[in-house]
Amino acid sequence: MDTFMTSTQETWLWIGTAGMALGALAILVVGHGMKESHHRVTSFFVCAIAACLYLLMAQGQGDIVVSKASLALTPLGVGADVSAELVYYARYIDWVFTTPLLLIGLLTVALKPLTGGGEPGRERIGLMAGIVGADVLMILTGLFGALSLDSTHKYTWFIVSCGFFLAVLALIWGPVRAAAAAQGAETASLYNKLLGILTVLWFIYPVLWILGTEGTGTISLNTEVAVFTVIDLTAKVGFGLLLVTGIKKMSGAPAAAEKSAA
Ligand code: RET
Repeated sequence: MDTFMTSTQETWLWIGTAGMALGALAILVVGHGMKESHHRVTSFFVCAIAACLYLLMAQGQGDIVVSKASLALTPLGVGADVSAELVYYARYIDWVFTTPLLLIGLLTVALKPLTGGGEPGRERIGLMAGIVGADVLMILTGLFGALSLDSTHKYTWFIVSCGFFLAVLALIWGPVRAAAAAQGAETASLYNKLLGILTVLWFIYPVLWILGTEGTGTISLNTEVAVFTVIDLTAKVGFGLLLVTGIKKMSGAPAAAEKSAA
């Protein structure tokens, strides 16, 4: 039963706050003057949102204790059965906003711009809505699982969340990957690189959840907070920098240089 935030956790949460804030600034600097500046904006906000929610957790405001107490009459009098767990609920507020932004970043590498409307445009909106919808439900149902103390409830939510995760993976490995391939070798190569990195990193989340205090409790909350910080920084700052530099390289001369030449 972990019911309070330790100083080890606090230290890692401050590292997360500083890392995300620096990452947000680095993305602004590295992406300066790039074409398709929406990538710079979404990647900046992924890190900025995470910096705010890490700050909330570091200050001890992003966690709650979920507890259940039941009293029963026993031959020896009243027996109390209490279980309680500390849950960093703020992670889910972070993820429910940042994971759709990360996916939109990946999708807009593969899918053609929404010009002219018509059938391809509508299809693109359908695909994006499907992926973002499944992703939001993955995070929400994961939160329901984290807040469950009853293990049947908890594992039911875990399975539901994994189902939505698999739907996201099926879409980004299937139709979106095919759309990237249709855009030419350069786009396909950047998309496939980002897709591989995203998939490996995102698989760590459910594994850590199930091994950590939300699931079986095989690893301590201290270890869980430390590993989540490192993976979160890689999946947000590392991924964002790769996306912004990849797009910048692909589109050649920065927009600013083009403007001054015109
Ligand atoms: C949860 C609950 C258990 C089942 C599954 C999960 C998946 C979480 C993922 C989170 C990704 C977060 C990222 C954050 C930002 O950097 C919610 C742990 C499948 C995939 C990338």
